[in-house]
Amino acid sequence: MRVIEGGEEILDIELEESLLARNRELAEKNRKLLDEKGVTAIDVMGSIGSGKTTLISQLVRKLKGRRSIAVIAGDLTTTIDADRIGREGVQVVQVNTGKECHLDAHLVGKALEEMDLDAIDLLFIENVGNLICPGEFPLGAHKRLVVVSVTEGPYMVVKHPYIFLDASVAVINKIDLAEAMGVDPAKLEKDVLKINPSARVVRTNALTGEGVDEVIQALEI
Ligand SMILES: Nc1nc2c(ncn2[C@@H]2O[C@H](COP(=O)(O)OP(=O)(O)O)[C@@H](O)[C@H]2O)c(=O)[nH]1
Ligand SMILES: [Mg+2]
Repeated sequence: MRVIEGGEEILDIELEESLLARNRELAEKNRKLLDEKGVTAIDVMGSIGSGKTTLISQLVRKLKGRRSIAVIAGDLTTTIDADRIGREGVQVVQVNTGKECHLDAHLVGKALEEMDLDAIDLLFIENVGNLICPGEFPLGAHKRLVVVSVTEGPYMVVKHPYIFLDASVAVINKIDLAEAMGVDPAKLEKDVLKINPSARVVRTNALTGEGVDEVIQALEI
């Protein structure tokens, strides 16, 4: 079959490169601030509906007793996720990106200014639901967690390799629905490890909390 490869062709290469370089600078600035304040930050990425907010709520619930946690919730327009996580009793800042399909280091920097960083030691950043755009925009977080769910079908991982390259941990969520979906979580796990052999892969049911302790161990938080 004839395939047209568009990956290397960017219409305005200079503009794209300077944008990414500026983002990297700001990400380094965010990292420096987080390190100064002794805050570990986790960038949580994944498709719309993969279970990012549900997983973050579970992580907060399990860690609340021993860690001081805050959450940045990224979304295009609403505050639905921030409201959901806020019910867990932690500091939440909503960042609305408008039309952008990812958070960037500049927006996260602005959110950090709004937070009492002296009062926390762990920060979860829920990125905008997307498996492509957030990959190229580091935020200054120490670790990246990618959430995929079995309801996204059997080819989700192989079709979106780049997002897994920098991931410390990949979560395969909604394992309770694997059989109904006809998707084998072991195959998804194999696909992740083929792309990134150093990633830790954990299977979860974020609704019940199954596997969430393993996610905490894998993130070393
Ligand atoms: N059955 C099942 N549903 C889940 C699981 N995790 C999340 N959900 C549901 O999937 C939907 C999307 O979850 P949400 O956390 O909002 O996804 P997000 O868009 O990635 O933040 C919600 O209705 C959740 O209740 C799971 O492990 N199993
Ligand atoms: Mg969400």
